[in-house]
Order: sequence, then structure tokens, then C-alpha cells
Amino acid sequence: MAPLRRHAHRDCLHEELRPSFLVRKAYHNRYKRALEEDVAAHTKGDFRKLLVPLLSSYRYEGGETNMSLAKSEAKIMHQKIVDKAYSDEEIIRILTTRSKPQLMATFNDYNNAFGNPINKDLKAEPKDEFLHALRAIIKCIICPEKYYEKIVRLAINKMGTDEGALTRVVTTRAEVDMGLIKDLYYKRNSVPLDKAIKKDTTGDYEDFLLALIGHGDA
Ligand SMILES: [Ca+2]
Repeated sequence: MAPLRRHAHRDCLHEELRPSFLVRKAYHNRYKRALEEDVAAHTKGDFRKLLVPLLSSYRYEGGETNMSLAKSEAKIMHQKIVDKAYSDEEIIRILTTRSKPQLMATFNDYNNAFGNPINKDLKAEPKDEFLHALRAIIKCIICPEKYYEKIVRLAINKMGTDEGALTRVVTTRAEVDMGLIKDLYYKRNSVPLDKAIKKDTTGDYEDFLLALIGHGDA
């Protein structure tokens, strides 16, 4: 795997794969494994092709957008999607290196020029896991708290608890945007997230989650 700690980005999967020291320590205490090892152990093929640049490439952080670049890259992405070349290096390069405002402009342009949101076109094969990952990255860029609130909601609402999904969101977003996720969770479910977690989990696991979401300061 590429070095894990080179740049402190604020973008979804970058953040997801580059969590803070405290988060990694909490994860290690509970699972006796390094978070990075688990991530590395679970990627291969096209996923590795996508995740390695997400970890290692430099994402430009400026706020300005280049509209003609957005237009040309929307066109590139559309052509690759039409050709079903989903793991093409151009798609990966655009998603992993462009700034968030630049990508927002590209996605808008895509919608305007081709008549569909890009994520709708990436749903052509709903069961394809690589397409699922691309859609997740795009949803994260557009509105991370919405993406993560949904994962938390589904993890809690199912019979029992989806501990894997809940742990992943809580450990990776704890020091990023957990406040926004909690606000949105409360808005959608009319119950505070810490209360929902208390009801759905027990013991050490409950304490672990509550500590990380900042129980009491909601
Ligand atoms: Ca449940």
C-alpha cells in the first residue's frame, strides 16, 4: 500500500483511510488489529486501483473552479461510463485528484450536458461493487453527512446491529463531521444518536461508540 499519512485532506475516503491517532488507537484497543491493516487486507484488483491513489495522490485544496476543465472532464467521464470503462485511469485520476469544488462543477456539468446525475448513470449495473464504490465516493464528495447518516441509520435499524458499518462510520467521522451527522440523524429519526446507540448496543461496545461520538455534548 502507499504511505497512509502524507496529506491531511478533508475528503471522504481520504479521511476514511487516514483517521487520527486517537481513532486508530481506539480501533486497535477494541479489535487488536491496526485499522490500516484491515483496509489493506480487504482491497484487490480494481478496488486497489481506486484506493491506492485515494490514499496517495495529492488532492488540490483550492476553492476556485475551472469551468472549461469541468466541462471537458464531465465529457471524459461520460464517455468512459458509456464505454463501461468504469475503472479507467482517467475516471480514477479525476475522482482522486480534483478539489471538491472542481468536482462539484464537473458533476453539475455532467448533469446539464447529459441529462442525468452521474450517480444515476453509474447505477447501470446495480449489483456491481466497484460501481457501488464509485457512487459512494461521489456521494461523499457531494454531501458526506447525508451519506454517513444513512449508513448509521441502516446499521441501527436492522435486526440487531450492523457493528461493522457502525464502527466504521463512528471511528472515521468522530473528529471530522460527527456533529453534522448527529444533527441530521436527529432530524431524520426524531431521536438523538446517542440514545439510539444506547438502545441498540450494550457493554464495552456501547461505551466505545458513545465515547467516540462525544456523548453528552450533543
Ligand atoms: Ca437494531
